[in-house]
Amino acid sequence: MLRNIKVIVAGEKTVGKTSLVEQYTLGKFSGQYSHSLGLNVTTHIAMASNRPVKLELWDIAGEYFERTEFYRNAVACMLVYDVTKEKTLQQLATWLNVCRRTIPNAAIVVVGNKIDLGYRFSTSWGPYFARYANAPHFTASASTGENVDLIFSELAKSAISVRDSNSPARGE
Ligand SMILES: Nc1nc2c(ncn2[C@@H]2O[C@H](COP(=O)(O)OP(=O)(O)OP(=O)(O)O)[C@@H](O)[C@H]2O)c(=O)[nH]1
Ligand SMILES: [Mg+2]
Repeated sequence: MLRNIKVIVAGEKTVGKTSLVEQYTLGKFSGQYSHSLGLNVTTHIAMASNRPVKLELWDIAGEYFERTEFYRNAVACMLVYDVTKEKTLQQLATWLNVCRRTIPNAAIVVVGNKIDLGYRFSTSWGPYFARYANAPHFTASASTGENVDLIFSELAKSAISVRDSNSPARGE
């Protein structure tokens, strides 16, 4: 049976969480904004270290960051900010705290999205926050697709190692 890997996609409103998931799973970018209500869960079969895995992508709406029940059993967390809005990076500290508290062993990646629009604040702040979070930092564009597949596959790989070290047999 396929291994089930639960991944949280977190970050403030409009940073592009839903667009990143759509670009990754459907290869499309609608360019439309429709505020996600609560939670969207999308599944996608991915390859991680040459093994197929079933990624369960939990895209959590900004105002639900404290719903700790959504995070249960997640093994990875993508923290997304918008490179044109400094405040969305500052707010990631709150999301990071919730992740660390509720899923302490989860693999984390920090993603600066909308890179096609160019940074509107210092390019060093995202990597600085990522170092503080002890996580890798990537930039991406859900619009052009730049780095999107790479980031999700890196996340899947890290998630598998967390999963294996937590409980190798669960969900097989
Ligand atoms: N130029 C550009 N626009 C983007 C990118 N990603 C998302 N957008 C736009 O930004 C807006 C918000 O994107 P969403 O994916 O809906 O953002 P979200 O984080 O899911 O927002 P909530 O569901 O409200 O939490 C939409 O108009 C998208 O088209 C990107 O990489 N580049
Ligand atoms: Mg959304």
